[in-house]
Amino acid sequence: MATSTSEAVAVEGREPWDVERIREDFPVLRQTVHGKPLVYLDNAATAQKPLAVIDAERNFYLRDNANVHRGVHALSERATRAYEEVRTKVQRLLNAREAREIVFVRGTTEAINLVAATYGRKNVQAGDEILISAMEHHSNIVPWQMLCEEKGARLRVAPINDRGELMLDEYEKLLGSRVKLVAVTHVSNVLGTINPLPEIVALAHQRGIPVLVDGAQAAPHLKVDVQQIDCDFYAFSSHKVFGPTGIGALYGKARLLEAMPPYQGGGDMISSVTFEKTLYNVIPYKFEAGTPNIAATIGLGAAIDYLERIGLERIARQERELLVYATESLSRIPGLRIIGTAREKAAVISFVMDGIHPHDIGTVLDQEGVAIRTGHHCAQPLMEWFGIPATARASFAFYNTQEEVETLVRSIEKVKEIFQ
Ligand code: C6P
Repeated sequence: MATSTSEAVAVEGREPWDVERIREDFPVLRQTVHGKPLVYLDNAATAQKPLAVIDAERNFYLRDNANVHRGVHALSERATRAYEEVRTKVQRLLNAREAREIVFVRGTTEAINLVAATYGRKNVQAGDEILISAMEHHSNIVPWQMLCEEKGARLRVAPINDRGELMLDEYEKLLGSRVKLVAVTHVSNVLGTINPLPEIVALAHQRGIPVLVDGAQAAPHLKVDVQQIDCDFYAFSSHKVFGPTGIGALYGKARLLEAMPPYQGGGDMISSVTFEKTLYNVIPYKFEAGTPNIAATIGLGAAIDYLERIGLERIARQERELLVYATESLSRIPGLRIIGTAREKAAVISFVMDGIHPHDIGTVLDQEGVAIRTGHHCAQPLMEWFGIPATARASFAFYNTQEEVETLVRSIEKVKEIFQ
């Protein structure tokens, strides 16, 4: 096998933290935008990819490209082995009990839709309730709304406080006998809030209610342990964990996945087909109809290897330092208000500024080479909750630096000079 160019520069978990060395693994960061060095602070939307990921996809197409689970020839066997190895890597990443509890999907959105369309359709009836929280992304609202509409069920919303923390006592009050499923985010993409999942899950399980966790914003920042959380489903997207787009995973407890009807019909999800009757494949294949995104899956595997080489605990520590530094620096800017001040936060900072629309902030920052996201961040009900139309959002990754935080602050000062 050819050695990927990136393996030579990847940082091992034991070495001292060297952000400049890490940045060498991300060629996209080495560029200027509008004549200024790029400061990429839109990691919650999608993260940049290390060479290890880019090379893994390229090498797959250069050497191994074939369909999986279908051929007896060498390339197909190689492709199948590589593809299934990634399932084991995802199992390890999430600390799932078994590899068959990992279903490959297009991303978090598809994972949640899969559970709504299979578990939901089977188990939710008229008059039942699904409990979500006020800080959910549209991907963890709309599939449940669609299910409720179809079944005559009701969507309930657990409230949050002014800091953007889930109010556990109110959440508990909503866990009535009609609730058939709790769907909650691990980390809010707008507020950065890290939800207390073990408590949330324990309260639901005491009443026999399963819990789905939207892990889209947690997987890039935290060491996730689905056995410790004891959630029933956990969803994440590869492109937010430094892997390719178009792939992600759904973790589901084996006994739940086994009892669920299939999602889509087609190739690979069957064990036998006649015109009279189809017998379905075992899990997880029952949920993986059609040729999957094989190359992207291989890329996801390389991203997981890369993250594990650096160490997710170390990543969380570095990002925590960046978050504290950025929060302190932004808090000193008069007229700027941070939206989301939970005690437990990941490295995401949303803010608004007196008299300045977030889109204007984003446009001026772009001219300074600083990429942030502005808008409702696919969380319109949350914007309404805070009584604001939009926020500006800086979201960090382990390759961001304190100097970049300083550039962000200087650029915001420029916004003020222009608009105030
Ligand atoms: N949030 C953001 O800029 P997909 O698109 O399926 O990979 O992920 C959807 C999703 C689900 N849940 C949460 C908490 C998310 O943050 C996201 C994606 C991006 O905040 C794009 S809208």
